[in-house]
Amino acid sequence: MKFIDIATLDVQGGNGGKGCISFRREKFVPKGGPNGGNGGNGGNVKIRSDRNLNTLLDYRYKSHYTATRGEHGKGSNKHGKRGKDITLRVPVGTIIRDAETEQIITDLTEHGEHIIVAKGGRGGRGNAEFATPTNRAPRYAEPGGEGEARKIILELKLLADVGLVGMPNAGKSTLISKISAAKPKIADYPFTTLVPNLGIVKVRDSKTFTVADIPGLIEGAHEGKGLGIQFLRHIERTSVLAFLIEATDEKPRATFKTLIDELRNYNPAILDKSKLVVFTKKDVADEETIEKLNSFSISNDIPTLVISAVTGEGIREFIDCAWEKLMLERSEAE
Ligand SMILES: Nc1nc2c(ncn2[C@@H]2O[C@H](COP(=O)(O)OP(=O)(O)OP(=O)(O)O)[C@@H](O)[C@H]2O)c(=O)[nH]1
Ligand SMILES: [Mg+2]
Repeated sequence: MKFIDIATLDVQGGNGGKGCISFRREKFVPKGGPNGGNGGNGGNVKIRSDRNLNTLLDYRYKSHYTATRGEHGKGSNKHGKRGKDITLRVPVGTIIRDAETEQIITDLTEHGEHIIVAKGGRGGRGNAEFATPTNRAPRYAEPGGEGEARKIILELKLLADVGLVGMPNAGKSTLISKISAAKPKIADYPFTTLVPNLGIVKVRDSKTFTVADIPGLIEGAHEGKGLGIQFLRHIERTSVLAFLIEATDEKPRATFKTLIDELRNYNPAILDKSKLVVFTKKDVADEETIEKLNSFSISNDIPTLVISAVTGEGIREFIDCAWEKLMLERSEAE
C-alpha cells in the first residue's frame, strides 16, 4: 500500500437558517406583534486527532465536506435548530494548513485535540428581534449567514522512531526490508524510492520500534535537486537518524557532510537528534576499506557500524544500536 500522507479537502460550514417573519394571530388581538423566531446556526466542520488512525487514505476518496445548515426560524418565536457539526478524524501528527496561504492552522500532536476548520453561518434573527417602539411590526428578518468555505491541506508526518537517510542507492530500502516486514522496491538505480516506507522492527521480546526509509538525498536537494527535500518532513519527528553510506564510497566523510548540510538547510533542529553512521554493502568492500571504516569516527556520540544486508552481517548490531540510542532519547525526553 502506498503511504498517503497528504490530502486536500474542501470544507464548508453549514449556512445559518433564515430568521422568520411572522405575527401573532389571536382571537381578540387584532394587531398581533411580531413573533418570527431566529434561524439556527449552521454546523461547523471540525477536525479531531485520533491515535487509532495512521493514514489520511480515507480523504483521498472523499474530499468535500459540508456541515448541515441551521433550520429556519418559525412563527410563535420558535427558533430553528442548529445544524449538525461534522467531525473528521485524522491521525495524531497531522498538520493542517490553509491551502491558499499555506499557513499552518494547527498541528495536532496529541490524541483527542480538535479544531474548527470551517465555521457554520450565524442564524438570522427573526422579526421579533427587530421590534422597536417606533416600528412595532417590522416586516423584516435577517437571512442566515453563509457557512465559511475553505480549502485545507492535511499533512501527516510519519511518526517513526528511526529515520534512514542517505544518498540514492545507499541501501536504505534494502535495510528496511531486512529488518521489518516492509517490502519496498529495491533496485540498482538512484531514486528507486519515491514515497517513504514505514516498517516495524522487532528488537526482542515484545519490544519494537518503527523505522522510516525515505527517498535518497543528494547535494542541492534543498534547492529541489533530485527528489528534493519534501520528504524530510517525515523524519522531523524521528528520535534517531541513521546515516547510510556505501562502504565503497571513496569519500565517506564528504558524503556524510553533504547529508548533514542538506538536513541543516531544511531544518537545523533535525541535527539535534541522535545519530549513527552505517556503512552498507560490506560484502562488496575490500579488507583494507573495511579496516579503515572500522576505525572511522565522526565524534564520540555517533556510533559507526559496517553492515551487509546481503550476508546479514552487522544487522543485529544495527538494531541493537538503534534501540539503545532510542532508549536514551526516550529517557531524556521524560
Ligand atoms: N552487495 C550488496 N548490495 C546491496 C546491499 N544493500 C543494497 N544493495 C543493492 O544496492 C542497490 C540499491 O539498494 P536500495 O535499497 O534500493 O537503495 P536505496 O538507498 O533505497 O536507494 P534509493 O531508493 O534510490 O534512494 C540495490 O541494487 C541493492 O540490491 C548490500 O548489503 N550488499
Ligand atoms: Mg530506496
